[in-house]
Amino acid sequence: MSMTIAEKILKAHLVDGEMKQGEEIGLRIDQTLTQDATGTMAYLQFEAMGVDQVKTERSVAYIDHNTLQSGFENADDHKYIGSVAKKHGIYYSKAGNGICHQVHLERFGAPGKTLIGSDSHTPTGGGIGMLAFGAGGLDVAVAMGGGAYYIPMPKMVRVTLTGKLQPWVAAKDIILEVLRQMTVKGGVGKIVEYAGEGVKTLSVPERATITNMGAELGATTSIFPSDEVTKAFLEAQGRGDVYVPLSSDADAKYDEEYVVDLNALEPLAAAPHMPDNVAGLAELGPIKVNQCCIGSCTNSSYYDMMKVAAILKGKHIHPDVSLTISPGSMQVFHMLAKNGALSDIISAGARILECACGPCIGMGQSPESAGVSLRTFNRNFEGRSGTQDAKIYLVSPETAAASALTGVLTDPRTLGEMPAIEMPEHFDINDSMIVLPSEHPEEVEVQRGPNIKPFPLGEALPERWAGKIVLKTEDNITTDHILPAGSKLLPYRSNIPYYSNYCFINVDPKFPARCQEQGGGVIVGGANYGQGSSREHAALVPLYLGVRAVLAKSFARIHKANLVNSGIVPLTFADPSDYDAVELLGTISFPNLKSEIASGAQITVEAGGKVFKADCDVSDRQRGALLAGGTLNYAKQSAK
Ligand code: MIC
Ligand code: SF4
Repeated sequence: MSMTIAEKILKAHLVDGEMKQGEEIGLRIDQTLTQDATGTMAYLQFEAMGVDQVKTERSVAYIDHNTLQSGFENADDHKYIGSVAKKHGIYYSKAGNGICHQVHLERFGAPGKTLIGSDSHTPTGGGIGMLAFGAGGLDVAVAMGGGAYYIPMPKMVRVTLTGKLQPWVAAKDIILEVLRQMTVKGGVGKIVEYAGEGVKTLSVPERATITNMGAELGATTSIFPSDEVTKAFLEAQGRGDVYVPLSSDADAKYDEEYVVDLNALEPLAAAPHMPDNVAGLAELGPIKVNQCCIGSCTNSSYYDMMKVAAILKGKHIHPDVSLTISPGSMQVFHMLAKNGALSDIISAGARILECACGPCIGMGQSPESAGVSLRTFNRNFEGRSGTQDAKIYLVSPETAAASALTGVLTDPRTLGEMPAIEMPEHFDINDSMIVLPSEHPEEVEVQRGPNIKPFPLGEALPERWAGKIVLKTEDNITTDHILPAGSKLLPYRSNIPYYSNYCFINVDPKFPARCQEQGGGVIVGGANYGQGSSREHAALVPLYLGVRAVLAKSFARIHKANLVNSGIVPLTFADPSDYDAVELLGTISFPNLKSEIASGAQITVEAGGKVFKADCDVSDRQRGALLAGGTLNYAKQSAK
């Protein structure tokens, strides 16, 4: 049978189920990654499983999100993660070594392997031909323990890239064009594969920019073929031995097809406040810009930074603009320092930040009130920058650098001839900031500072449940809406009780208090509920507040899996018009919840003076988890 690239990797890793669309499949996972904002929870859950040493080929714990350390909290988290890593066979990438996805691509990623990471942008690894998924922390913990990772068998989408990018048009513009065509919901339940003659014209970092933002399509993952370009990249990283070629069969079948003509593509931007709100720069006009931020796991490679340095060389940024640059990794940073490009960047007036997520997750550099910020990042959700009324535009590094010089949104094609940037034949290899696991794990003591609090566990489902609707939301609620991040809150990722005071704070500040008054309840959501990040806190905190079910028009994949893992029932309206019948603080009950979940029947809902049906579209394994009050309870029960 002819297969797509993804199908070949799935088949080689299939340990459970059949590869039939929509049916749940279990996959063997070769590699895992965590970052610190989700890592503490993932490792607390891993510890609860009682596994001694990780069973994967490689597991890496990165510190890249919370690096401000304005109190003991972040430092405690780092210490905890570092000690767990040492004890359980996990590599530990220290703060300053770089952003997880960039470092993983450079130092660990390998074509044909499976990777899951407790971060939604883990599909960055697709740029090197990995089948890489974003997942909740518990799923990563299970994979570290040697368990399978479960997903519904996705549909296959092919995006054919024809032609070749024209000068000053970038990989970022390709993915923005795909987002324009497919929208932030268009990738849900699908794997996006890139093909066509344009593929070989793109370097690995450019491919990774594209697969990274597949997360914004809602896609299960995205992947490029593994070819001579992949091989050259791996060889330049001193890792040529992990190269394997990968391509789809000539007559592989795809469920959907898109085409992007690279010859005709122009520089684009995603306007506030959604990554699919894409327009050409000419259409947007010369908007006055206050801030430009270059970096993030989307655009912080050596290649990106060298382009920026060449644009800034010998020039000065506009007096009204603050330009920040965060190189993606210590490798990138060091190479810029060694070859003098850093000096071009600094003398132009840029502010150099640490090799970390930084402004992308609101850790500093919040724009001024109503400020306009051009960012090479992947998300421009309202308020994510830390300034509620800021306007964030997502652009390529070329567009950000050009605009930093002029002070207005500027088409980089006005800069004249494009500087030629070559990929290096050898990257600078220095893994000194990656700490290896201990050879004497029994001697390592796990360090738990006062910020590390236990995580909540769900309860077994009752037959009948009745309570109040504690929130009713619109469509496209992101996990940033559910639980904001940023410098004030990220330090509390390992402290659910404290974090719970901020649940939905920017949507409905009374939500936490209402949950306390009502003893929890049900959230009613619109379409694509829970899009965005993989943070399982967006399930664990509502669980802590007593939320029993979320009844929505539809869910984003990772969030839905996180809800099930925590024991919150994800329900969808069988008839979406019933959404209008229910209201905030209305009574809602599920008279036959347990038996209907157990039998796979539709769920009876009594609300808004009506009786109607909802679907609980989950696998048998997930039914078991819901009945038990979450995956950990279920695993314990099954082990008895
Ligand atoms: C993000 O970009 O929102 C994050 C922070 O990287 C998240 C993970 C998190 O919330 O910790 C993600 O994308 O999964
Ligand atoms: Fe970090 Fe931003 Fe990438 Fe999330 S999207 S991993 S916060 S750089």
